[in-house]
Amino acid sequence: PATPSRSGTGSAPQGATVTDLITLSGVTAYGYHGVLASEKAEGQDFSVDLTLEVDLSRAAATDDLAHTVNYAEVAADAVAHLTGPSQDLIESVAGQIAEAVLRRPLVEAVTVTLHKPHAPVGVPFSDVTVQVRRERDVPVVIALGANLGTDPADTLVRATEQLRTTPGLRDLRLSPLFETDPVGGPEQPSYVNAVALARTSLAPWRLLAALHAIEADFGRTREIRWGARTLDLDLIQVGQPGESDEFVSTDLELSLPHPRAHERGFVLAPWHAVDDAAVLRVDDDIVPVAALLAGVGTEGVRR
Ligand code: PH2
Ligand code: MG
Ligand code: MG
Repeated sequence: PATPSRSGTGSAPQGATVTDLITLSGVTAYGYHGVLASEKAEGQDFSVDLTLEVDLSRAAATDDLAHTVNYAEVAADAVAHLTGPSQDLIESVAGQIAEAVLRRPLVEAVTVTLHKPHAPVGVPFSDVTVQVRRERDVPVVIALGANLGTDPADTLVRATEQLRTTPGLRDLRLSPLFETDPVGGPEQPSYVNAVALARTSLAPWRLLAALHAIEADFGRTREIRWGARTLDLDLIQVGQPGESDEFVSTDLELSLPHPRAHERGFVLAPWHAVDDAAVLRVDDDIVPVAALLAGVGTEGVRR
């Protein structure tokens, strides 16, 4: 029953590079970047073109600005750096703009072209540009669980192989497998649980869709809450708590950090086993997973 098959999920290809783009060109502002003292004193015009790689399918389907990237905000990011502290190099300014735009969570990659048409080149010329492309690269924590099928441990191992080959996920590390007593729900078999750490260029919604596609491949249907399942892949945390890449969301379908992870031994124990320095946001606090685990204890969680 848990044979993976790529067919029948009915979903769009998961994890592939997005082909949807937002482009914004000719954002112009006066700035003071340059190596020469005269450039820093007098300033000149700079302009920037931006291409954002963003999955636009939800925005197109819902007509909701919250599901895309507001290009006015991106323009403001660019102007802030064009008019900001003087840099010697336009490479630096382009890099700063790219970093700022990537902090917007739906952006998977950005290409920034920075123009300096009045640069002191010394010969007639029409424009000089630098172009940088930067990809989102954030740490993610994924919890795995299974308690149905002939061999739930094998299900987790095979699901992990699918995670490893998901485009946009890299550096995957899997915790040891734990056998855990079921928490909540109806009477059901014991679980096998693990936690995977990885880095991703995928926006949180696309990562969630990729996890759902793998669950579906293992015959998972979305059924009773907290009931038995062939495979459960839960997003626990995206980004590093307290850092600019941290993603916090109270969306009902994508609540991050996972609202119950801090009280679940079957998440905390494998997470701590694969990363003993891990931290988790619990409301306004950033708490070591080790401390949370000490609080809940390891009863019902066997390595
Ligand atoms: N998942 C649940 C509900 N209860 N209990 C254990 N031990 N392990 C799980 O992964 C688990 C659970 C809902 O996802
Ligand atoms: Mg779950
Ligand atoms: Mg789940």
